[in-house]
Amino acid sequence: KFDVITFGESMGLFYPEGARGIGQGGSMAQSFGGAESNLAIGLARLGCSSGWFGQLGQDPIGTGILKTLRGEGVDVTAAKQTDKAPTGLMLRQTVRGQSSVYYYRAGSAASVMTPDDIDPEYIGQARIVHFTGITAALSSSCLETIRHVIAVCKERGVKLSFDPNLRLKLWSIEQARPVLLELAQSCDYFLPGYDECKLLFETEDEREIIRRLREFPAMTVIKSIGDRNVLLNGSDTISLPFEKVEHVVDTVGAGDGFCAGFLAGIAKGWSPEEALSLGGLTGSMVIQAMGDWEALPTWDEVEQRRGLTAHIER
Ligand code: KDG
Repeated sequence: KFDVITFGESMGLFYPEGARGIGQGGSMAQSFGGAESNLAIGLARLGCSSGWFGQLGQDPIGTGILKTLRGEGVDVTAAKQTDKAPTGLMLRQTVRGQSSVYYYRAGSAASVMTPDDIDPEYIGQARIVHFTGITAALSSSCLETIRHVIAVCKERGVKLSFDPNLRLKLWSIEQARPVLLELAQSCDYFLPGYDECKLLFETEDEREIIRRLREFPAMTVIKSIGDRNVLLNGSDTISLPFEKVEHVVDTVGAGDGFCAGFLAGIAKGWSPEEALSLGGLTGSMVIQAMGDWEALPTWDEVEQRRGLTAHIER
């Protein structure tokens, strides 16, 4: 059994070294990213058993991603490499504190994934399957793949977790809204950010957003309403302030870090409040260093911090 299995697109990531922007000469550093593989790494570091699958190119970037995931303790036995399409790439720059991403992923190996690539036996080994709206945006066959995974999970009693991860560089809000709302109906844990909720429900009114979210069957966490994370569970509301971070270095990956902590708490059988608290802590630790997943904390690091953080009980 795996605590969490997740699937999606992981891509090579290149960013200028030093304070330069892209296209201004100098050298680029290489890493990789992908919301779902970030989450899988986060969970493994927290001592949970996690699996990631997806399709990568039969190329050095794809092979490097798999090696790193293996090294982090993520199960990748269901991941595939193909010579029919390349691993997607992204470039990122941070200029005056503002980070921008440029995708080179149209036609990537991940985007040609189909429901036939799904192994129901593998999925059936998960307690929770986590997916994101990024995969839904990649292609119609990727969206079909998500719908198929949802059906397999329902059949096999596997819980579903969903982060809409709205990426407006991949699709417009008009394209995304009906799809993301449909997928949110099927999940047990719905993990949107507050800014995404405003776009999904076309309102800035917090009470209206909360009212709409309560119509979903899921336990829902709204990440980042002002300085808090808010959990809606039936008619219960739990609201916890953020961990204070003195020096924010790079906010990319904070949402994935939150989801990793939250799902780790759920997988450990903690109460929703404790899981929310752990998510808040792990999300806050990710933004204190560079990289999409590099700064995800290990369980030892969490324990050290929890010693300093009064409101986490366990
Ligand atoms: O959540 C962080 C991600 O944005 C990043 O790792 C890359 O999956 C990614 C994407 O599609 O932007």
